[in-house]
Amino acid sequence: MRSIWLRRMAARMALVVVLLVGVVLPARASDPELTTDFFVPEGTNKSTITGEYFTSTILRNGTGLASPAKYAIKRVNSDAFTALTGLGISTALLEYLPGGINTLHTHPRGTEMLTVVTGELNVGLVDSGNKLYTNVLQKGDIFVFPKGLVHYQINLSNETVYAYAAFSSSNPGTISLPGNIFASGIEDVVLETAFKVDNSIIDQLQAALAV
Ligand SMILES: *[C@@H]1O[C@H](CO)[C@@H](O)[C@H](O)[C@H]1NC(C)=O
Ligand SMILES: *[C@@H]1O[C@H](CO)[C@@H](O)[C@H](O)[C@H]1NC(C)=O
Ligand SMILES: *[C@@H]1O[C@H](CO)[C@@H](O)[C@H](O)[C@H]1NC(C)=O
Ligand SMILES: CC(=O)N[C@H]1CO[C@H](CO)[C@@H](O)[C@@H]1O
Repeated sequence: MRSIWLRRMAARMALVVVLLVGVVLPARASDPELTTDFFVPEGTNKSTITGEYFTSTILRNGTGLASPAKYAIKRVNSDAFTALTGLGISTALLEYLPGGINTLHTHPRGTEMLTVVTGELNVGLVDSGNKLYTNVLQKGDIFVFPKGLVHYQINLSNETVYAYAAFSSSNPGTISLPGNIFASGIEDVVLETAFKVDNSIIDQLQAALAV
């Protein structure tokens, strides 16, 4: 009896570990080293490049936050701004109305440094030992989310908050935890075992996150 119980426990632990490794630990990818002054897209004649190439106007219109959303992000990474390719840097503008939340996620390829421009913002991050670190940031404060660690931000104030993120990658990537787990088609039995709940709860979470 005991050995069956132990084997079940071991199987359960193994699944949890597999899930956590897949979700929480970062991929160790970083931007490739450039061996030229800057990246030139294939098929582009370098002598036709002007100052426009090194300029992004993406943030002129803000984040594009549209009701009823209370949170929006506009990313300026190498997908949107080619000149960043290989430079190990990118940015984003974030806007949070009162109650706006940037929910649980991680950036597999970059550390994030968040600077609050207006308002007051609650932030949190969790390390690989499941320790939670939180703070309340004021205008001008800077918070760093180390590469790969799960984090979130929430505006618990009654004012709109704007913040800029800087990333140590030209394309840090974003893994949304709820979607990664419940909208990816992972076998129900794996989720039931990992979360120690029955199938109806898993179904509910999958339905809520279905796109
Ligand atoms: C690149 O552009 C320059 C200036 O327009 C032109 O003189 C040159 O021939 C072009 N090179 C190629 C490989 O097309
Ligand atoms: C900003 O918005 C205006 C009006 O919707 C649009 O014409 C313009 O292309 C946008 N600019 C950028 C840089 O997205
Ligand atoms: C937010 O709350 C503070 C203190 O309760 C109040 O003084 C301020 O007017 C409020 N601001 C807005 C935009 O409602
Ligand atoms: C003023 C306001 O909208 N406050 C909200 C801040 O965020 C919390 C959590 O979402 C809401 O409960 C408050 O109503």
